[in-house]
Amino acid sequence: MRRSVFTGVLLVALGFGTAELGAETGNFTASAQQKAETAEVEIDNFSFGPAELTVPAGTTVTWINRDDIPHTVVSTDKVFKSKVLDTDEKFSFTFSKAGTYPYFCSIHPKMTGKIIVQ
Ligand SMILES: [Cu+2]
Repeated sequence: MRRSVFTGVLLVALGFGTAELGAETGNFTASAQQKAETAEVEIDNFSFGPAELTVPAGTTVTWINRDDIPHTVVSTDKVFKSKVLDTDEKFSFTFSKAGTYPYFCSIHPKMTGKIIVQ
């Protein structure tokens, strides 16, 4: 008698575990279908890498400063503008419209890059 009660509890516990796992799998599939595209540009040695990046519309681009001096990411057409990024700091912008978005570092204007959104 004691044993069968124990087995019942164990089965219920297992059942809940399986249900939770199923729910998580469902969420994961749903978010994957939304296709939240992301891309990264690394800033290092006074340059943007890659200097020219092509992404689909809706992509969130994140710039990361891997240099040991501060940089900024400023759109030539004033579409976006980061604050001064210290080492390992990030700036993100979501490109919802197709177009070509040139940008530069306002501290070192010779540093330039371009995001092409399709
Ligand atoms: Cu710079």
